[in-house]
Amino acid sequence: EQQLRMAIRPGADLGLQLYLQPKVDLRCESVVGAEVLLRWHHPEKGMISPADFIPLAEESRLIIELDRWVFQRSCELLRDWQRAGRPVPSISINLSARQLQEPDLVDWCLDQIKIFGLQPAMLELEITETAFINLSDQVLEQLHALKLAGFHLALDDFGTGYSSLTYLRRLPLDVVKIDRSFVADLCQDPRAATLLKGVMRLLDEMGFGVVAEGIETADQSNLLQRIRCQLGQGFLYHRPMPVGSFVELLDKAP
Ligand code: G
Ligand code: G
Ligand code: MN
Ligand code: NA
Repeated sequence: EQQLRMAIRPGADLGLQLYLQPKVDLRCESVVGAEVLLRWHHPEKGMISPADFIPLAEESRLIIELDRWVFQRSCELLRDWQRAGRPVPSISINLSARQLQEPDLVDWCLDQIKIFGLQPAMLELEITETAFINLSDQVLEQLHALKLAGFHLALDDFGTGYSSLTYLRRLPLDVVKIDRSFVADLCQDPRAATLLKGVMRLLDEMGFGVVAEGIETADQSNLLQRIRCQLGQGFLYHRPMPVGSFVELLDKAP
């Protein structure tokens, strides 16, 4: 924890790095955006997965600082791309639930957007379903304020929380990300396929964008397309990659 704190100090270069996982249009495989995923190349321990250090950070306010560090580094990226005259793809950032309990969250985000000369709509904020176990008025208010400010909101890991349908009804969402456990079962389990087909129709009628996560096989992708899911992420297309590789990928595109 102490080392993580050091790593996000201004000017520190202690191995924390943004990776980007491209989000693609399943029909033509073109890159339409990316999700920012944190990586930590620890000086002695090697690569540490966020699955290991995010839960540690979530035990204290460190997660607030860590997510804000990611937010700022992501803004920096967008600003650099914008300055270089590149078309700027939409970027998604994971926000921990604790962040939604910070009274200054919306003002802080808007300040950063202003400092970096960006528009809120360039960023999509992903909030995991499991974060909403107690959906307080304060959290709802924050989400509405973020949405009103122009940020796009995505519900992450859809289908794994305690009250998925309630979230769809009450949260001001733009995008729903189908959890990869549904995608994993799609081709083996007819009930998973039927379920997802119905869910897709529901999400479509409610006007949400949908992104399928964890697509690993062409069969999964084909089935997803048949049930009208158009966007996805997964190892079949691209693994999370360093920023330089992502830029190369964009440059290679026709
Ligand atoms: O990239 P990977 O699959 O290893 O990520 C593991 C978990 O860590 C995922 O649930 C992902 O959402 C989470 N995660 C990755 N980067 C960040 C981040 O910057 N902030 C937060 N809050 N979670 C992240
Ligand atoms: O919780 P969240 O959806 O933000 O986490 C994304 C995580 O999923 C990251 O850790 C990323 O590395 C991982 N991931 C991305 N694509 C795939 C995939 O196709 N298969 C698997 N198993 N994991 C994936
Ligand atoms: Mn995510
Ligand atoms: Na997810």
